[in-house]
Amino acid sequence: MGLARFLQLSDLHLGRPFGWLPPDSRTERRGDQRRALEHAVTQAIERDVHAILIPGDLFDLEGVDSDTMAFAIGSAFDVAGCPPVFIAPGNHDPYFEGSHYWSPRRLAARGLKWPDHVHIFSNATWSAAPLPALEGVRVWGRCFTANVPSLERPLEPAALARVSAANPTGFDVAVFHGSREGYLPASQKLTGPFSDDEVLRAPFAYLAAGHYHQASRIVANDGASSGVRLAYAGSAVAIDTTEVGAHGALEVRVEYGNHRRPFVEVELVELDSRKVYDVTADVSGCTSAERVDRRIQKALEDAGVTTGDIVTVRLTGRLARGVRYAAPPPDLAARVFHLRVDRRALRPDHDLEALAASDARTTEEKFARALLQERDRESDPVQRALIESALYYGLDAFRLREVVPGWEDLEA
Ligand SMILES: [Mn+2]
Repeated sequence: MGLARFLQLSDLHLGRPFGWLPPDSRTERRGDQRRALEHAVTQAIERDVHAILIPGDLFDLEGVDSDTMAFAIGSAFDVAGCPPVFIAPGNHDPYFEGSHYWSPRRLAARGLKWPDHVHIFSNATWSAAPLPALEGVRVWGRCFTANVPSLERPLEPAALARVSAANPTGFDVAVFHGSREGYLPASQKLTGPFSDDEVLRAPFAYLAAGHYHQASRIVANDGASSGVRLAYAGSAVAIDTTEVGAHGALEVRVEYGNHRRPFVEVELVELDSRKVYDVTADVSGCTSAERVDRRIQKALEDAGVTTGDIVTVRLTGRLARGVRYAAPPPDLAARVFHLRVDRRALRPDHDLEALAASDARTTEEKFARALLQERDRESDPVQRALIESALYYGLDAFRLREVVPGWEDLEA
């Protein structure tokens, strides 16, 4: 039996502007991206993988700065012991003759050249590259040639007609960028679509896919292999505040040989030193901004947030009358790398005493008085709470012209 190992990473988006961060933090986050790629190469060497597979979006955009280019092309993979690297450009970094970072001609004009052990798939149709260290193993790839959504189906039979039968002593791996149908995240574009069925029928023992930023996989036990048939590693570092959880690369292990069906497993290799969190803090009953700060602080502690992390705190509940909350103070914000407080779900408290004492001239006042009287006649606390919640919904409707459910858990 042979054991082939790969390190798969994608969607690093080098050169990302990170406009949602303050200027100093943008530079730091771009530094994180570079360190993640350096760490990936170190991990590839330490784990003794046979190849690094990059299924697209290594770069964020065509016009990356010269520092980023010099880093990616001139130094990231130019490390002693770095295994062969196979890159299949994606929709963010398509391959075309005028490309600043893929075109050998343009690179030569700048005195740059990808190292010889970096293979870039420069064709929109499937082509294969051998993996000299592993007899009978081939890496197949295809690239995007423009940054426009493509409806070409990379795994349809006509597209796969170019893929010749795998060597029975080895297996074939695919590296490509595309969208698994039925799983498109709201924030991403459908491009290079494929179905699960097309994956299962494809002749590849394993498909390294890029484009989706959360890791996911397809497992299958018949056809070209058993175990994991396709996986997205997800973005190597989180790109925005929606990309919660761990981010990194995948180590892919393929057991093969003796004319047996290859068996594939994958394991996450974390590369992002920061984590993105999205937490909620209920600030009902807070009578001062300092108390709101304390609720935020507690929400951070409960979630296990650490100083390097990127956090969105969503305030919910009703902010007591007279309390203004604009933003967290600098010392609270400084507890993490980036703290964003979202106040959109906050609702104001209503002055029930003033409404009870009013002369009930407006419809709103009449409505409030009627419900307050009903509440005061009620002795059952559960019924009283229900009436009060109806009152709050009604007042929200009068004042905000919208109603956000938030009192249903009163009985709990
Ligand atoms: Mn993409």
